[in-house]
Formats: sequence, C-alpha cells, structure tokens
Amino acid sequence: VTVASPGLVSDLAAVVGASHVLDDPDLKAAYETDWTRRFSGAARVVVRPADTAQVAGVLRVCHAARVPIVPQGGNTGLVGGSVPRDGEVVLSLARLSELEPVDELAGELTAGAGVTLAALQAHAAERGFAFGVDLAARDSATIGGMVATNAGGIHVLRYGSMRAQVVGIEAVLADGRVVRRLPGLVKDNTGYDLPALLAGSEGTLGVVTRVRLRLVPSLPARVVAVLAVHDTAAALTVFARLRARVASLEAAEVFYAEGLELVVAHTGATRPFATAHPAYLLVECAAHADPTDDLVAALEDADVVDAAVATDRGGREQLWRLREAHTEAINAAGVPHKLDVTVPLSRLAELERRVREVVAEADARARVVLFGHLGDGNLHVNVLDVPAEDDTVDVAVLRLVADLGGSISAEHGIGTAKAAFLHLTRDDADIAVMTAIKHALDPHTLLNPGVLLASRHP
Ligand code: FAD
Ligand code: 2HG
Ligand code: ZN
Repeated sequence: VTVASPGLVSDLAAVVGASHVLDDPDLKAAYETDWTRRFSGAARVVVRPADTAQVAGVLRVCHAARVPIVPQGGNTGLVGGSVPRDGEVVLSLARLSELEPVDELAGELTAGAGVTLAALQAHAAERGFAFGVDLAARDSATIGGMVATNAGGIHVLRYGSMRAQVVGIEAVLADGRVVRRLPGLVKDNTGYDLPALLAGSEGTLGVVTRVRLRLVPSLPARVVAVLAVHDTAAALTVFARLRARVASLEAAEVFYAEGLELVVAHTGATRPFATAHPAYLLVECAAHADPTDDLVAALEDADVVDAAVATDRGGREQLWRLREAHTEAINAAGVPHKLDVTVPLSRLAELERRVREVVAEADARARVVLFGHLGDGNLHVNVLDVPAEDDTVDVAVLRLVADLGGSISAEHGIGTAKAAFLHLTRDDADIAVMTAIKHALDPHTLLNPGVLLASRHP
C-alpha cells in the first residue's frame, strides 16, 4: 500500500479542496486498474482538479516535491499508460468537462479535456455538426485522452485521426507553466506546432486541459453493409473499388469468423448470414442524400459472397455492433494481450495470414482474434489464453510487423505495454530527437514516467 506524505496531501488539498484528493484505497481503486485488467498499480493519491488553474497548481506542488504524475481521462486506454505503476499521483481530468458554444461561423468548438466524446458529439449535433473522430469507447473516452493518444477510430479514412481535428490546445507543463494556442486561426505559421506535438505525446510532455477542435458537417443519409468475402485480399480489392468510386465512403472495417462467433456468444446478436464466412468487410457511406444506390452500383460484379445492408438507424446499429462489440467480447473471455499494428495496405493480407502462424509458433495455447480498420491498414491483434506477464507472443507479432515495413502502434499508442519495443519501428535518430524533446519539457521525468520512452532497448 502506498501512503502519501501528509505534507503532499495537504498541499494538494489546498489547491483542489480536500474532497478532491482521494487517498482511501476503495476510492482510488477505479483509477488504478486499466480497462483490460492487464495493467494496474498503486496511486499515491488521486487528485481531481476542476480547471486549468487547479491543474497548474497541482503540477507546481508535484514539481516542487519531485513527485511523478499519471494524467488520466476516461481510463479507456489500452496500452497501460493511464494507470499508476509505482506510487505516482493520478491526475484525473474528468472534472474539466466544460463545453463552449459551437462557433458556427468557424465550424469549431472548444472543449475541456474531461469532456467525453459522446458529450461532444451530442453538443455538435445540436448545431448541425458532427465530429470527425468516432470510436466504440465514446461514452467514457475523453477529448484530452484522445488528443494525448492521437486516437484513430472508425472514420480515419475520411477525416484523419485526432491530430487532424485539433486547431488549438491549452496544456500545463511539468513545472506548472501553461502553454495556450487557442486562437481559432485557420492559418498560423509562427514556428513549431505545439498542438501537433502534444497530440500523441501520451501525457509525457504536458497535461492537456482544453482543446479547440474542427467540426465536420452532419451527414444524415447513411447506409451500412456487412459484406461476406473469401479472405483479406478480397476485402482489400472490394475496399479499393469503393474508395475509388464512392465519395461518401466513411468507414471500411474488417473482422473474421472467430471474432463474429465470440461477439454472437457474448452479446446474443443475430448472425448476419445463415452460414459462416472466413472474413467480413463492414462499410458505411454517409451523405446529404441517400448514398445506397452509389454503394450498390459500385458493388456490382465485386468479389462479394453475400451482403447484409441497412439504412435505418436500428439496422445500421445492429450491423455496427457486430464489429464494435469485439473489444468487450474479448475482455469477457479473458485478459487479452492487445497489439494494434499497421502495415502498408499492400502487405495487409500477408500480415493477416502470417500473424496467425507466428502466434501459433510462439505459444500453442494462444487464441487469436483479429479485426480492425481495414482502410487504414490497421489490424487489432488480440491474443487470449497466454499469461499476462509473458510477452513471447507480443515480441513475435511486433517483429513480424517490423519486417513487413509497418508500425507497432497504429492508434492506441506505446504506453508502458510497448515501450520496450519502440526501437523496432523508430530508429535511433528518431528516438534521440524524442528523448531530447522530452528532456527539454520535463527534465525531471515527472510526467508519465515509464510511458513511451521509458526503456532503453538492448
Ligand atoms: P486514458 O485512458 O485516461 O489515457 C490514455 C493516455 O493519455 C494515458 O497515457 C494518459 O496518461 C494520457 N492522458 C489522458 N488524459 C490526458 C490529458 N488530459 N493530458 C495529457 N495526457 C492525458 N482507440 C483508438 O484509437 N481507436 C479506437 O477505435 C478505439 N476503440 C476503443 C474501443 C473500446 C471499447 C475501448 C475500451 C478503447 C478503445 N480505444 C480506441 C482506446 C481508447 O479509447 C483511446 O486511446 C482514447 O483516446 C483514450 O481516452 P481516455 O480519455 O480514456 O484516456
Ligand atoms: C477498436 O477499433 C479499438 O475497436 C479497440 O481500437 C481494439 O480491442 C481492440 O484491440
Ligand atoms: Zn481501433
């Protein structure tokens, strides 16, 4: 059990109020274990500031005492970066939940770091806008956490990932200084792009407190199709055809027979087809006018075995559920090893085939579930039935990905889970530059130690 020194607790309480410094083990517990249950550690205390000034005050106290901090938003991160390792202070940003009015002229919005994605989506929708990033953890994932991880999700092929939505940022540095680039300017070429640097920094360079975000038009006419195909190569050919011909294409996701079975068993969902197929491509098109005819025309003569199509909201949600419920169905089956990898599209079919082989060779007990964002070349490799602390399978998969010219993380980040493997797809010069930036902004390594640049590789 980690005990906080009385001086630290009272100094933090002076900033945020005693009721927002949690040191009771029962109250801390929810902040100490990650969503997958694979990563956990003891927090010295959990601190819950209400605004930017309080975040700065907390960081000044911790800086003076040289106490490390783990920033936490919705705690839906999947790489062990959001929970304490070794008695750090957990800094919860959940109370920074202010949503400013939509700037309809600019098509932009400023949100507090603790605003959930679902709250932001609802707020934008009231003014006829949508947000360019969407993901299944929308009810809990926060804007601050999504910026910190540069979250991807299901619409990257149309709108890009989180970094592409960020127009401005406010963040607190390790020593309590506030950097603020929130002018809402479309163009601003005055030096290094701090918002872009903070996006994807996983809480290692600064604590994000507010974000100015670009919105996109709300597109009410939608069609979702789940297409049964022979294999990944066929899914890619169909996807390439749709991307070339259907301007309204918004999502292209893949899942396989084993994942669908797990989802059906866990959720009780109805199977989309009478018989099982090796692979499924889920596509969604969205526009102002019904895009169904465009989709159907583009699919004529395509290498598709069967199709389930829905245009009404309920039907679309049912088809999406088959794909989005993979993460929770896997979690219900055990504590997974999660690998979030990407290769050039030209190597994706090879990755899907070989990943099954290398996992089976690495550990005969392992059960593999594959799915992901096909249009982005991003597969989620989930491995069940191997011990939490045994990384043999992880190493085998990440080496394969490096050999195929890919990256060991497409969208979830490095966290603590992949820190020892960063060198597989970032070279020495890259890592030296990142280390120099980290040292310049956080010389005492107080922000999220153990995450991203933690381990020097052999
Ligand atoms: P947390 O988990 O709390 O933190 C994540 C990281 O960001 C940690 O390193 C933390 O220290 C840091 N951090 C958090 N807040 C701040 C802040 N304000 N300032 C600085 N650092 C901060 N991810 C995808 O990219 N695409 C998906 O499709 C996707 N789908 C998911 C589906 C499910 C069911 C689940 C459980 C997760 C999914 N994720 C996905 C992963 C996760 O939702 C994202 O990584 C998300 O961006 C994390 O947001 P969060 O608020 O929960 O952050
Ligand atoms: C998704 O795309 C998320 O559903 C989660 O990124 C992936 O559970 C996973 O491995
Ligand atoms: Zn994903």
